[in-house]
Amino acid sequence: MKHSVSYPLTLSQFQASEGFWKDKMELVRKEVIPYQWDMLNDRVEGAAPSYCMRNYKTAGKYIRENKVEDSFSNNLEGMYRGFQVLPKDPENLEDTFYGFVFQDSDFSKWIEAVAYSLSNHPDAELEKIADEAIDVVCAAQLENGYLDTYFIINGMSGHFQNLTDLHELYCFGHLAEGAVAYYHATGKDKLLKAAMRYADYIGQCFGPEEGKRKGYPGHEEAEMALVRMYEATGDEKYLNLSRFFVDERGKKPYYWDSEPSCHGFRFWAKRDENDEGYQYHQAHRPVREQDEAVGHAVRAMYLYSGMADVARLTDDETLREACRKLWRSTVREKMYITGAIGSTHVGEAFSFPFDLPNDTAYAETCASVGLIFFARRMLQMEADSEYADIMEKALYNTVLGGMALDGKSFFYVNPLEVLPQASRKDARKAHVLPVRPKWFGCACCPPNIARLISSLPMYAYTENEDTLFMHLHMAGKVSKQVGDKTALFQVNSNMPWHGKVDICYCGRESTDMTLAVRIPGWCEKWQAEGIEKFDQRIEKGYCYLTGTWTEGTNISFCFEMVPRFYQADERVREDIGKVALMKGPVVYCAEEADNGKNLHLLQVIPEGEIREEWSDILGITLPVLSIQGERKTPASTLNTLYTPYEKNTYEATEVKMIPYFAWANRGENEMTVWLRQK
Ligand code: FUB
Ligand code: ZN
Repeated sequence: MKHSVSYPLTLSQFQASEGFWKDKMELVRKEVIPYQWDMLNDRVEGAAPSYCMRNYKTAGKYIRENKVEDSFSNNLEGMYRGFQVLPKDPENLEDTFYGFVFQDSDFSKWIEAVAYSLSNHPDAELEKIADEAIDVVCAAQLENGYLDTYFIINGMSGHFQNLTDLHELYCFGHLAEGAVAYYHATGKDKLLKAAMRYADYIGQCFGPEEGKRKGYPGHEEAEMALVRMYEATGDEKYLNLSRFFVDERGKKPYYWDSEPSCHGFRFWAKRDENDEGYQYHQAHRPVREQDEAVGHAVRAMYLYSGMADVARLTDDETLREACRKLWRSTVREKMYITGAIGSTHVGEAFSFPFDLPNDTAYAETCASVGLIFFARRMLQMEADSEYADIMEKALYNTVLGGMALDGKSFFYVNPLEVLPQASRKDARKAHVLPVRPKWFGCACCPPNIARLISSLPMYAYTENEDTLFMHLHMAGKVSKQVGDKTALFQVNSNMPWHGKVDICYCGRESTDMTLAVRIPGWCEKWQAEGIEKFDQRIEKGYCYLTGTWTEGTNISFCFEMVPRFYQADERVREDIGKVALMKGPVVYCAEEADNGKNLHLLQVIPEGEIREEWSDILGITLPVLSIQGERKTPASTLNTLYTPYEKNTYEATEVKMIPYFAWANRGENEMTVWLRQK
């Protein structure tokens, strides 16, 4: 039996209303996208250059001048630092490839964000810039469809020889996602055709047919992208190729072992000595036999998202069950309260269950973006609010925290506790930055935030034939086709600060349909008004309202949203005896800017009163929570490392907590999410 599935809205079905998310989407449109375009063209002083558009231009030139070599020239000697190809003399750039092997993906994620932004807000000038950029990218494509500047510039004999490490299929995936989005936004198919030609070339090289290679991506992404291509074009060969990549992964003998220069991060994040295969790449065993989230966290999320897509489209129960297990492993054993995942910087990877250190957390922004991709795809297969709860948590905390309030600097790593001195002086914490840099040599995260936020309606709502699912209560006007009628809802909400959601049916035509509204997991009490005339059913965290919707029908939900303390499972060693504060989906943190130095001396009284007031951080007004606490007073014997025990004394203090996503917007300072509990 086919499962009942739902699909994301297209962006033309949603128009954001004033409020929290519209502000963020506008920030991405006005600040982040232009800023990133400057970055891609190396025009931001003081920021690590991207070289991205430069590489495309160089590759295009190689093609025009017939300079593309067959043999891999590897003229990179002496310039390879930390996997990044850097110019010998930055003042005097040669016509060669610079940056990470996956530098092309910076453009692809940017164009994807541009596409969503154009759908939300047409902008002829931006579209012109994007069209010109697409011309540059397409000019770098080889006759046979191949399009990856690293090999076009360095020599083609190396291409597809090291799928494990060299990211070609990852870059292809991002290109395809950007191309599909741009096609949907503008109707222009130049980039889509280029991506299709590239996909066709990949399909000639890899596949189940005899004579084709049995490889699969070292960094997953193509799986999801091929599904999007299939959904955009209806051409099954793309779905088949995606399924092939999913099915082939982890089969023994490992395809990658046949690759001459395969490195493969075999020893990173290995689980035990009997099982060291390719866990870092989630290829240690066939995907249907995997039940624990392991290895590089972004790779894992992209794979699981692709698996969920394939499971949905092919109605594959074993694959669906594997997705469920991997989901549970991720969110029930390996996720921070902020929706961050991948707790070790060694391999940017998952650690063992419940190993969630706060001050050495890696918690890459992209991993939480990927978790949101995975959650939405699980939701599409089964409307269970657990998926939406996590989607919301990752979004409001780690993903938003990945970007400064002004959209001009970004975090890659998202710790839950920071001591600036430790970041500078302790090599184990060197990856934990106390302030957001303007950009990164490896700039995967900022454009991922941009593409996610500008396409947020596609996560906030999904639909099937007769049901509109409201997952994130995002304020705006939502339309839905029901047979030959158009349903139209105006949703007013002030999430994440208030739990009241007003929904007005404002379509001229009456429609018979179901509205399924998520009851958030953080909400203990809720009530609804105006729903009497509908058939009502609560299932897996959704309130289904079925009936005839007529113009002027007003309903409202009131989800109680009170600040609440949380504790972690006792297996999380670092959080024992500590509490974290949340209001609705928003995690709070204490910063030195409000509470002085030495946050570790604070303890809080969870039963105490909580005061809420609105306060400005970098010109943005946010609800700040003040909780009752105490600060340890100095011991009587000072300047002695250890002294005989004496009863600790504390003085009462108020601890001011701000939304975690707003931390590090007031310069370098200490921060902590978890506080000791009195
Ligand atoms: O390898 C490509 C991207 O760079 C990954 O997704 C990130 O984790 C970063 O390593
Ligand atoms: Zn990233």
